[in-house]
Amino acid sequence: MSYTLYFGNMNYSSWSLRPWVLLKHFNIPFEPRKVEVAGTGPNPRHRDYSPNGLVPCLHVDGFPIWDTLAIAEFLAERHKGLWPVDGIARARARSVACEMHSGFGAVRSAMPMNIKLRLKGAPLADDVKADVKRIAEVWTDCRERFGRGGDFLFGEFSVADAMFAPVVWRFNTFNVELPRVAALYRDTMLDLPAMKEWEAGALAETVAMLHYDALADAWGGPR
Ligand SMILES: N[C@@H](CCC(=O)N[C@@H](CS)C(=O)NCC(=O)O)C(=O)O
Repeated sequence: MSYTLYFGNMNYSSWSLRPWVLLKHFNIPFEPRKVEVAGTGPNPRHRDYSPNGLVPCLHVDGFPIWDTLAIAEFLAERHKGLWPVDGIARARARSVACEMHSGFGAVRSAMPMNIKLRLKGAPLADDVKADVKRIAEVWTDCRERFGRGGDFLFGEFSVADAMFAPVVWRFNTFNVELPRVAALYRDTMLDLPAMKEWEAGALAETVAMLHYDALADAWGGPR
């Protein structure tokens, strides 16, 4: 079976990072196809390779699978170790992965992924603060309850970690203060070789999306 992953700009495309980091971490070979995103909703430009006009989209022998969670589930059916082995841990991993996939809108819109920027940070609006608090609670609870076998949410790296990977970059860019266990987890993720490889790709990009970069001033400028 041959895999081709269509994904967006590495500095900005948060959804694209998730399946990319999963494929890289688990050493699953794939052909990378980077495409330019506009930072909007469904985009006619992507329709030739992605039926819903969004990336990421994984082609399996030419057959398209779109949406991050569908891609992750497909890969988990064919490759070992992508979800925790224990059924209860796996159920919780799915809950938090789905919570990430369908939630945290305030963090997403206030703090778009922008890997190149390292900002001083600013006081958070109440809805953003509530999202950050819940994310820290999820990370802390997973680490304390299920994380004994390693440094990730469920011990070994899993789909759940891949789902939170862009949030890690957001907290890094916007200098978000986290409680101890959550901060250690963020640092573990920042050290992951697949995250470093994505970061290097982002730093090498020259395309600038000005509406995202312009947020820097409101967040205290570079630190
Ligand atoms: N729910 C989708 C969301 C995908 C999505 O919103 N992708 C954005 C890029 S991060 C996109 O392709 N937007 C079109 C564009 O900006 O050109 C998923 O889980 O994959």
